[in-house]
Amino acid sequence: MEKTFAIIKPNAFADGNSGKIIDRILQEGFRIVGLKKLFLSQAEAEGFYHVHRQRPFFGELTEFMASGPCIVMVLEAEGAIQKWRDLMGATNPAQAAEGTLRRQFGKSLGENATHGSDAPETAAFEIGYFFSGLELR
Ligand code: 3AN
Repeated sequence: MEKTFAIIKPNAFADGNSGKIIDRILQEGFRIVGLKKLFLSQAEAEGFYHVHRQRPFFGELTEFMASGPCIVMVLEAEGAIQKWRDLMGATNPAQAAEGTLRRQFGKSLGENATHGSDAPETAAFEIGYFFSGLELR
């Protein structure tokens, strides 16, 4: 069984769509191994997205992630990393396929409703950034 890391981003949380997204996660057969609501500081958002620190949208991205509460989760399934990325859809909600979460709940390239790890190494870093082993039993 593989684990991945997911965020319900501040726009989806503020719009009241967290319940619908969690419901879909369970319907699709993921086990929710860890879950908590957080309100990230700017520094915490910058640490999480440090791989993007040279990108032109780094300031916009981290300010958005620190703009309101979000929900961080660890999801488990066979092939969880790819399975969760498939369920989220393309980064840009306008290009995300029908039936994906970003198509349904995303507003823009930045406010795209959800985050998901893109590889085993990033999943390990991202899970460890927010959860201790004791929280993931
Ligand atoms: P993904 O989250 O699908 O792996 P990446 O790695 O291309 O996509 O982007 C990382 C994060 O940066 C995403 N959460 C996305 O919302 C944000 N992002 C990407 N491009 C832009 C942009 N041009 N303006 C604002 N935010 C962006």
